[in-house]
Amino acid sequence: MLWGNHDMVFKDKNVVEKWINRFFTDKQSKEKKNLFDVAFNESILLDIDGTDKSILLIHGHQADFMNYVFWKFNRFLVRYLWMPLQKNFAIKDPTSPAKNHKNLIRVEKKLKKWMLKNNNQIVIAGHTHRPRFPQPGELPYFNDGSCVHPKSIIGIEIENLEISLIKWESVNQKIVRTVLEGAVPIELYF
Ligand SMILES: [Mn+2]
Repeated sequence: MLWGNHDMVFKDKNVVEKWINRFFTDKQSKEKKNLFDVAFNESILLDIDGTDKSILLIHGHQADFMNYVFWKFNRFLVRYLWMPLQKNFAIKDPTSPAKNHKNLIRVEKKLKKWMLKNNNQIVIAGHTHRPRFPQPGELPYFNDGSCVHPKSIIGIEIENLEISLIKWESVNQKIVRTVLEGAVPIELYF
């Protein structure tokens, strides 16, 4: 599991342990291990077999100063200022890239600048809520957009070294998988 600005508390191993223990008693330790034997990290680097290339997975708030350095202060503002303001006066959080277009562009720009500097590092991120699926030859910045929607999930899948943007949704009580973009062989982004 990768943490982002909304769950940065999981940076702390003690917090993770405390949360997990809220849901499981000692007797359920096997169940706990099956369900929660996951590592909580800031990023994952997937090495691509037989190449010197890799795919970096991050939440994306690392390119967002207010949401990375001041995440605690921002969390406080979201809870006690922006959420009530949005509810009552339709005033949106100006530091959220999901709700503020200028901030979204700024975050994307910063990420892309970093990717260029780092030998066109392939990146998959979230945070901005804007899906991105580049064509081969473009800068390899992928974004799954806003993962959870009322009736669907949008995500990025990698299978047999091919990448695609997909939607899982419930249609007439059936779960349907739709490919929105791809599948494109990852090597076309090297
Ligand atoms: Mn975020």
